[in-house]
Amino acid sequence: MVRCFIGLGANLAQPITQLQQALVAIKALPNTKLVAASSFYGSKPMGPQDQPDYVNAVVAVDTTLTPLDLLNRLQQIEQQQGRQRKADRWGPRTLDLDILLYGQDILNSERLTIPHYGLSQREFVLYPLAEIAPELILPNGTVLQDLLTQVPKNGLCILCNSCS
Ligand code: ROI
Repeated sequence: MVRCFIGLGANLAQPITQLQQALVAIKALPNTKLVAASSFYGSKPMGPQDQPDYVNAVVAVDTTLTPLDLLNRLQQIEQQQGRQRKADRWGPRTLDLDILLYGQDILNSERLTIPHYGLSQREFVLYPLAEIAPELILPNGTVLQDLLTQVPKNGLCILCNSCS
């Protein structure tokens, strides 16, 4: 079993519902056990600002799927939930599922870069990740808590009933 962290993001078509459905789908993955899920966070769009705010979360799973098997499964879930792959890399999306970490593995292939290339800079990844894995150390030896001190929250907040 390998402990993996997956980032979830959505900013179209009822993003909270998108993330809830994605959680159900991830729970149902074969050879995989969901071990933790962060709160849902509201975040400002990174990239073009003329798109809705995002909802982001991070989950931890233990899996015996290979990184590529896991990627294929996650892309299947994205597709099931209406994701259209567009040329516009930075545009809005109904659901984005990113493998952030796969154990302590470092992988650089055409389809997969692990750790995820944006992990160390993105507040909407780092804070939810720290909520479920506060002691985490990245494969390159970086201490997660040290990154938090360098990356401001930029308006990131845990979604609650009073902010919908
Ligand atoms: N911005 C935020 N806040 N959250 C995301 O999940 C997200 N995903 C993206 C881009 C367009 C980079 N911006 C994002 O793919």
